[in-house]
Amino acid sequence: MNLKAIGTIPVALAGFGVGAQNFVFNGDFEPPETLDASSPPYFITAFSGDATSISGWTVGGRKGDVSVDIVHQEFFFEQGFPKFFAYSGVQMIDLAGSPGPGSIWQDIGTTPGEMYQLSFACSSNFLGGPHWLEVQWDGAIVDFFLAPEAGEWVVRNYSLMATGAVTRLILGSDPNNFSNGGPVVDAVVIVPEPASFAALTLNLSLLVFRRRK
Ligand SMILES: [Ca+2]
Repeated sequence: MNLKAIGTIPVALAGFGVGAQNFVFNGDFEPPETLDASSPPYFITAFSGDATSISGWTVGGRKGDVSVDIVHQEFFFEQGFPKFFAYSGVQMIDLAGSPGPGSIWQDIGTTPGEMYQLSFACSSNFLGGPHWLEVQWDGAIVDFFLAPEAGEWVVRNYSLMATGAVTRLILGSDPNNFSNGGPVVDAVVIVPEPASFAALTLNLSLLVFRRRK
């Protein structure tokens, strides 16, 4: 495995990336604007290999993936979950479409050896939830966790190293989730890790190294 640093950083550090350019295109999933809050359907299903329905993203980054759903929050109002808003804007992605399992991926332009901060908001479809969510970075699974249940959002943060000029990010449901409901994601952000934080990490590493001598 060519991944040098894997881990979740405390939420308190999430503010480090504020103001930096987001390397993720359409991390908010607001395009496409084909969903209309005034009338159904409030979600559309995008199947593996679809590289156009979700601007910037391709559906199905893993073997066995079937589909994801692009969901307008109005859908949940109709289903009796009036408190289940998108985390940002009005749309989000259900990573187990109709049906799952499913994933979305995007290739990010990166600098080898540089550290990046990945963050995204996650929740679950109310169908059979809460649901498991898988995160892949540069071909490796860096997290597999139970997302919050419907109506609750949590922001996950990761500090990750790039090994190539292009790094693939994949967000997916449990590969065994064949239902119509999965983990839901919104507000995906990747920013370069500030040099100050990288230096802090380096210093901590040196400290550990010295203690082991
Ligand atoms: Ca959104």
